[in-house]
Amino acid sequence: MNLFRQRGAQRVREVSRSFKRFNSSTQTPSPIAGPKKDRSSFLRSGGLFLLGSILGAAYVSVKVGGNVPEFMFPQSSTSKLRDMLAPAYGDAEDALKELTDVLGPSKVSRTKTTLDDHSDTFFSTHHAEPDQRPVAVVYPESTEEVSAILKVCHKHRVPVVPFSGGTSLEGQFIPTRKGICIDLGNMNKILELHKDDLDVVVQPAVGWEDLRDYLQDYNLMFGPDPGPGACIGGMIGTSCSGTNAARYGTMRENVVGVTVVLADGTVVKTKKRPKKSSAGYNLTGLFIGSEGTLGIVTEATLKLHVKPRYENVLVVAFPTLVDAANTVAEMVQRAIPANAIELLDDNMMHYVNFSGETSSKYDELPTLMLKLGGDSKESTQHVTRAVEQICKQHNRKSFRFAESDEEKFELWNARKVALWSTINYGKQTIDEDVQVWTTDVAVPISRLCQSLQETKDEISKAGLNASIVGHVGDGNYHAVILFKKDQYELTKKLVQGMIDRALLAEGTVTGEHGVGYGKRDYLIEEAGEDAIDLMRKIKMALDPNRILNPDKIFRIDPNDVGGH
Ligand SMILES: Cc1cc2nc3c(=O)[nH]c(=O)nc-3n(C[C@H](O)[C@H](O)[C@H](O)COP(=O)(O)OP(=O)(O)OC[C@H]3O[C@@H](n4cnc5c(N)ncnc54)[C@H](O)[C@@H]3O)c2cc1C
Ligand SMILES: *[C@@H]1O[C@H](CO)[C@@H](O)[C@H](O)[C@H]1NC(C)=O
Ligand SMILES: *[C@@H]1O[C@H](CO)[C@@H](O)[C@H](O)[C@H]1NC(C)=O
Ligand SMILES: CC(=O)N[C@H]1CO[C@H](CO)[C@@H](O)[C@@H]1O
Repeated sequence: MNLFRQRGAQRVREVSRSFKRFNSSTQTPSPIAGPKKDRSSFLRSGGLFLLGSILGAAYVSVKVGGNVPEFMFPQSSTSKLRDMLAPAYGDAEDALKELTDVLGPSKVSRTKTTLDDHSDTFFSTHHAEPDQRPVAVVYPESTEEVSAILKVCHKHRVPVVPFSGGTSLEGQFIPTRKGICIDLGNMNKILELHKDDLDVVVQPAVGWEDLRDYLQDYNLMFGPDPGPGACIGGMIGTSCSGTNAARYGTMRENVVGVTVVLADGTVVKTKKRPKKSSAGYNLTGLFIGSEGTLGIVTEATLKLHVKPRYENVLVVAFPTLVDAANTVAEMVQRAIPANAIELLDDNMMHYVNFSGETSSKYDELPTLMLKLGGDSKESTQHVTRAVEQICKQHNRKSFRFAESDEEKFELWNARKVALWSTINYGKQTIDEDVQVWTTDVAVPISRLCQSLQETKDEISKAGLNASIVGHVGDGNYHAVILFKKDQYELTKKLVQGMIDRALLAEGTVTGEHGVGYGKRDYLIEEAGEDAIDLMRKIKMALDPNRILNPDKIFRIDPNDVGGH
């Protein structure tokens, strides 16, 4: 358990491994089989290579002829999957030889543990097949080195997956094709703090927790707070958020500009530091939420906020979810400024209690955790009293303050490790081999209560155990479903139901975890074919060889008929 309270990126891998060790004797293949097997045996047979060589030759000859294959730049504004040819990748070993020369052997690793750690985690919803491993992990130390790596991979047409903290949950870094993993871990420096301008320039492997600790001395803060161990590069990748988003926004609102290396090694800086600019396209937004499919971020300028001078942390238990949700709705309608509003259902409170993460025990009822703050004691008290009043009107069962800084930290940490506590509970009380499916949706706030209650009811009707937690100030909630291996299909159906409900309520299929490998089909339901075809067009324009994190967000290969 102590592991949960440590800090730093290494912890993620250790926690994941600790869960794995638990059931290592009875590993079974991951539930997401798919067409990949066929493809890889095809690959092994050398078929694809042959096809690749022919295509490559054809490509070069048309290119020399002053044209490019029709399917790459069709006479249309979008790229349809059915109009495309399968990508033809080269031999990663060839690229690796060259990379080892460029970087030096000390920045290349091929150990089994390293390859495993860069392919999957226990708590990811989607798992890599045993043969889905990079051929090597490389550790660049500068933008120039990232650019050099991409030049080599572009030339050899070898897939590349960028990797920062490894905490993403939708299979974002599964190496679906044999290629190179770029771990940015050595690029972890805070480069410049401009405290008067409220911005900071960082490298991609700076963790949000390290940044938080660093900014403490300046009384400043950075908004987004996703999973423990997550780093800025990956956070830009998934456009994450966390408990602070209702007040401070998601990554999209908090990144001023990025330096990004494109697929062919070109380096682009999207914006300088001013917060406003009408100078041409805003390319920054293109890379936020692109999950490593368009470029590799090697530097980012981030917006900072002044920390509220006073902040109360409240824990309020309600007899029902409806009461808790109505409290939130009323706060939003009355524009009561909260710095964070988190909802934990009765199951989650039980798991928190059970986990021993907090020194106090809490009522095992639907609970709101709130951060209320201001720049004076009076204004903070004023807001707190108003919230107390609203909670009372909505039948609150208990209302308590976190007294000390330690208790505040502990409470928020308990919320942050909710996923791990849920898994731990499942392993100890349900089945040693219990699996977990974490999923998130967001809906307009007025639709939150019904959507969430129905999801909870469906899960318990199906006889599964789950916790529901939400960044409810944004209408965003998560279900963390525990299931045994033979309940995979059932769980998938429950997730589908939750997503359908969110879409019906004019919501989104993911509020903050991103699409990755797992939500590709759901994204089509949300955005529609044409919007996906437009994304694919952008992808093909920036990365014509389709080497950057292939198969994520949407399909890039007409032969890829794999499900979630
Ligand atoms: C316990 C737990 C709690 C969590 N809670 C939250 C939460 O409250 N809110 C939330 O939003 N998320 C949450 N998450 C999910 C996760 O923390 C976020 O998705 C986070 O943004 C991932 O960052 P990372 O550094 O771990 O990225 P990684 O997993 O390393 O990568 C994520 C994606 O970005 C790409 N990428 C990585 N580095 C770069 C780069 N330099 N340039 C371009 N692309 C890159 C990768 O290829 C991948 O597609 C939680 C996860 C866990 C395990
Ligand atoms: C550009 O886009 C990013 C990401 O959406 C945003 O944070 C930033 O404010 C935008 N910049 C300008 C100058 O509009
Ligand atoms: C799991 O959920 C079922 C159905 O809701 C319930 O009957 C059972 O008690 C729960 N088990 C545990 C260990 O929480
Ligand atoms: C209020 C409440 O139900 N607290 C429980 C929290 O968890 C501990 C340990 O599992 C229980 O003993 C308490 O009853």
